[in-house]
Parts: sequence; C-alpha cells; structure tokens
Amino acid sequence: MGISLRGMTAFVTGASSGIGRATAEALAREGVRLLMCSRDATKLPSDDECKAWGAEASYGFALDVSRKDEIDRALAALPADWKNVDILINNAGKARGLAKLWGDDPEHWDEMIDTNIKGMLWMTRAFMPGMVERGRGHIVNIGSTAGYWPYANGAVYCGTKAAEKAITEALKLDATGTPVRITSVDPGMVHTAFSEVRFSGDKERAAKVYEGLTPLSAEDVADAILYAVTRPLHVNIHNILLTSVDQGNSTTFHRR
Ligand code: 8X3
Repeated sequence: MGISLRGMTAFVTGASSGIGRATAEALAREGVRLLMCSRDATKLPSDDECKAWGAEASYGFALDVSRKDEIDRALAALPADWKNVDILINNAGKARGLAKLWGDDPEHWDEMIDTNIKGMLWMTRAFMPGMVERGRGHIVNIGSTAGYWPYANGAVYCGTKAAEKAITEALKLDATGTPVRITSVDPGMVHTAFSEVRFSGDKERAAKVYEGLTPLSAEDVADAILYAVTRPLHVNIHNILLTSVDQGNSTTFHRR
C-alpha cells in the first residue's frame, strides 16, 4: 500500500505526449493538483480532462525547459498557489539524430544537452530549495538504458542520459539530511513519439525501431514513476531500470 498523493502538487514537464502525458494522467488519478508544461501548451491535457481523471485542480503553461530565460519568466508568472511543488517529474527530454559523432549535427547536440541536462538542472534549481525549506518533496528524473549502455551513433544522447544518472545520484547525496526524495526512472525502448522526433518526423524510419518486438508503453513507465512517488515517506527509491522482455540492454533485442 502506497501513500496518498491527494492534494499534493505534482509538476510534470513535457506533459503533452508520451511518458509525460501518461504520468500526468497517472498522478491525476491519485488526486494530485496537477501542474504541467510543454513547449506547446495547446497540446496539454485540458482542465476538464484532468478533473475527469481525478485531479483536484490543474494548471498548464507553455515552457521550453531548455530556455533558461523562458523558465525564469514562466515560473515568475505562476499563480501563487502553484508555486510550491511537492513532486517534480523532470520528464521533458529528447533524442535528435542517430549518426556518427563526427558527422552529427551540432545543433542536435545543443538541443539534447540543453533539454535533457540543463533543463533538468534548471527545474531542480527552481523547485528544490522550496522542498528543502518546507520539509517535503520528491524529484523524479527520467533517465534511460542509454545512460547505462551507450550505443553507436548515439554518443551525445547517451552522454546526456549518463549525465542524468550521475547528476541524480549526486543530487541524492546532496539531499541526504533533508526529507526530499530523489529518484531516477530509467526506461529502455518505449513506444512514443521519441523515434519520430529523433528522425525529424520520418515515420517509416521511426516505425522500424519497434518492428517485431513489444516495447514498453508510456503507461508502463508512468506506473514505475507512480510506484516511486507512492512509497512511504521514509523510503527513497534511487532508481528503477526497466525494459520490455524483448530488450536486454541498449543493443540486444529479440525481434520476431
Ligand atoms: C531510451 C531510448 O534510444 O536507448 O531512452 O532506445 S533508446
């Protein structure tokens, strides 16, 4: 039996699709006050949808977490009753391109580093002090199997997820002595728009990634996140590494 999240304020970044959206729904079903951001706020679940799931209240706003200037402006503009966050899910992240490092597009590097690493850092910097001060809070960062087992043509994406892993582990050490909980949820292949984004909208190439196997669903990952945040308050889940049964590591798959 887990703890009740009813009435807690949970903030999901990148909540318009994939793991973020599934997590927003899972948290809403637990009765949280749901704060959400996405680069395109029109794609976020509506207030009616969130309330139908069971959210006590919801508030969505536009934010690209890779943009420090935007973060400062957007967070300063949050209504007073949405400024204190109990659970922060640093989900916003992406892969761009799949190519040998020396032929890769450096603009993709910036996008991945600024979103996956710096976005996570800026959001943590924004909300962790309040958690420490109020004596409660939980930060869940989304890592990846790519952070454990780097693969060819993915040096920078894998690098951002290895950074996420190291940063989350070190953050847990920094948080020791406070009641704030720190978790990394690290999925392997998940069937979302991830590959379509990676391949700049090439649906055919994206579909091939999932061919012949059963990948994780966004809901599978949301379920792992929900497990971590609903443990009794003295329990800190450091990390959850999950793949589908058809995946062994970053490069070992069973395809039928
Ligand atoms: C998991 C993505 O590319 O390692 O974050 O399957 S990948």
